[in-house]
Amino acid sequence: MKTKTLALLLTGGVFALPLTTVAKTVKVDIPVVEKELAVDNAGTMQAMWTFGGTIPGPLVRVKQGDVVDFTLTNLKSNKQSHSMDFHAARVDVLDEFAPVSPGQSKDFQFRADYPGVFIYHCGAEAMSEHIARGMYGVIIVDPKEGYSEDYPKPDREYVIVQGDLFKDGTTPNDITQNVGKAANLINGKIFHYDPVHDQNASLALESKPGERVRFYFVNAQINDSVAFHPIAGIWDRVWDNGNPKNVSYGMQTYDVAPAHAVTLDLISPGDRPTNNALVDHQMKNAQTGAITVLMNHSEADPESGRGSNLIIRE
Ligand SMILES: [Cu+2]
Repeated sequence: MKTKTLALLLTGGVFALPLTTVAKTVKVDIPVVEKELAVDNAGTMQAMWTFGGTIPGPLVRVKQGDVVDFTLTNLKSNKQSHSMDFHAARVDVLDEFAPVSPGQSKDFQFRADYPGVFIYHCGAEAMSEHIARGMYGVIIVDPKEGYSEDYPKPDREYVIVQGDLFKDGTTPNDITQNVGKAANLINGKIFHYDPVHDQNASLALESKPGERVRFYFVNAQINDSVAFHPIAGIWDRVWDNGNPKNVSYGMQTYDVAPAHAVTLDLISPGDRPTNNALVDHQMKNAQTGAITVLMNHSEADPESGRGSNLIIRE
């Protein structure tokens, strides 16, 4: 099921914004859908809970200073209460982030004051189970200044979200303790973009040699941090939390805490085709699904990593 969940509404003068930006309200409607989803490239189905029917949920992208006008709809056909916790928001956990029963919906607004990349996730009880079953997504808040020498325009952009997969039927208490963890999901599937380790994988990320490729990486695992490393490459720059002011240069492995996110640029050699394997260097996670192949070659699909193709799906 594909639903168009994002729409832009222009408003004028409602909120006090800097003169240099256009006052904009971004309407975001996301339904919660409890459904069976394929969790690997072979099509193995498992009962998951989702924002918008996919793991991760729809990518939300706004500019710093924009107001997000959000509506969460918990479908009547669902069995659980759910909620929305936007890490890009400053609100009241007991109000805006409160659970919503099946058949109900909830609206709230927040202004995206800080630039960067943030996770959003369900916070309903037991939170660990709701996140582990797939209730997470990404909001990118582009800096109001736009691109600069310190935050250059990339040639391509990809969103990668790493999550847990627990054995079907694992109890909420076991999930909380990480007992019963079976694999790692990258954008909802084990070895999603890794045809080297999974013969059923049909997708990989692509760029042309020498391009600046930007990754918005989100750790949606409930307990494990991620040691994010580009095998056969070096992160040219890393912006912690995606904020242009938090820059590090020439990094090999970047530690990403649970429910944290970073922005990382990779530039491959410009004079020949190469490949990178983007891994969680905690091997228990890499070898159970957390490897992504980036192919750097002159035939790279011009649409991949551009426009609305930041989360690559079939
Ligand atoms: Cu939930």
